Amino acid sequence: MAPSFISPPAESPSTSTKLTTEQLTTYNTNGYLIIPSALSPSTVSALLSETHHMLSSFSLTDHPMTKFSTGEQSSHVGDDYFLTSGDKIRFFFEEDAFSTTGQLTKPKHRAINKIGHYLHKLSPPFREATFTKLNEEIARAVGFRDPRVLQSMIICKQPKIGGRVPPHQDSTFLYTNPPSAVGFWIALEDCTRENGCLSFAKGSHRRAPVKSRFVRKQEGGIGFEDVKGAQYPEGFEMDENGKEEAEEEYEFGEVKAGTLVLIHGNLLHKSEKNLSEKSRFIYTFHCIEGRNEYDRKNWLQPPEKGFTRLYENTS
Ligand SMILES: O=C(O)CCC(=O)C(=O)O
Repeated sequence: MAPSFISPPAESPSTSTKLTTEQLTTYNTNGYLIIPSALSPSTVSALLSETHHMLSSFSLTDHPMTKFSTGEQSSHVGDDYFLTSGDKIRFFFEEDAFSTTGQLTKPKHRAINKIGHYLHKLSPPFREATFTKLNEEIARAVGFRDPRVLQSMIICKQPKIGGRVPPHQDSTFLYTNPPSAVGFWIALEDCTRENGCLSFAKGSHRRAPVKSRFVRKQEGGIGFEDVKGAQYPEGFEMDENGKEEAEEEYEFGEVKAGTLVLIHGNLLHKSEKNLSEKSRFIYTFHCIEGRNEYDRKNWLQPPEKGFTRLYENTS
């Protein structure tokens, strides 16, 4: 049943701690939902300060100089530093932050593409921004029974070199059977066409099955393999008028700092390279349904205690 509207508490920056029926319909129809002012300016500022502190204080001395790659310029990132980052805070470089001879061409705080993947546990301000009443209510409203936060990241999209993210579905990278991933994506700075805002193939979550998944290969390394399990979430109503992926049209999602964007795991979305002078810092974490199968093939394996519950009182 769709949740009913609840008036916002006076101190809340968001219009409500619950999704309205209209917001839920928008999410179900489009596969994404933009919620302006979900975070207060002071929370955004605290998250940005923490990010700048991390960027200026991490050490290069023992860093393997791992670059984050989406597979367009070079093969997907899959070294040990990346594969064991699920319970750590690690720093991945922009591919274009290096000269042809492999030297860093930017100061380190301007060279990092992303920080991940355990901010939701290890960084107090990011932990606080993850385990909120609003996020709990959203997870309940979109149908989670036991939402588990399995990864979190800061994506920096650095000025001039911030890498493009090609069209993808999050459930390809965070596969459960049946698929269940949902992205909570939060702008820490204004995101515009110039600095590489997200764009979305509206409604594609209903016509784009999750056909492949990103796995640890038996022979070692990582790669894609065909999905053998379900390709849509449980009980999903598919759009009968399917489209080829290449025919999809993308709508820009320019948003202000403090905006939360909810992204369905089957939705095709992307972001372009940042050629502007302005960075585009965002924080994102993903939830999966803890009751669905999550197998050993997934590139991201759970910490010893399992993926973190978004809230404790599951029904
Ligand atoms: O922030 C971006 O540019 C891309 C993020 C994204 O696609 C994701 O988190 O799934």
